[in-house]
Amino acid sequence: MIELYQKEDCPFCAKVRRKLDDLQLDWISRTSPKGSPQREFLLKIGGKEMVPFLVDQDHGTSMYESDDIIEYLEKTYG
Ligand SMILES: N[C@@H](CCC(=O)N[C@@H](CS)C(=O)NCC(=O)O)C(=O)O
Repeated sequence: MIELYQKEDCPFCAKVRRKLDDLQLDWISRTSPKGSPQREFLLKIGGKEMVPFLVDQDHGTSMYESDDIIEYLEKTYG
């Protein structure tokens, strides 16, 4: 399962959402506005308070950086 820690108003997150939709992947949105419990969890698992952050449990992969995420999705699922 793919999880995306993200915010609706984040342009970097929007790029990643577009790629997930283009590839017709099922994914879960972990909406993580500042100050939210989800944001605390993101810091714990990723080490930074930055979105987007992708977790791909099926491949044991997680990463920040929208361009890296898009490249990963294309390579893995494209
Ligand atoms: N280079 C990063 C930039 C990501 C970025 O700047 N995200 C902003 C939101 S648009 C962020 O996480 N800001 C800190 C915060 O919201 O706490 C990428 O392309 O993913």
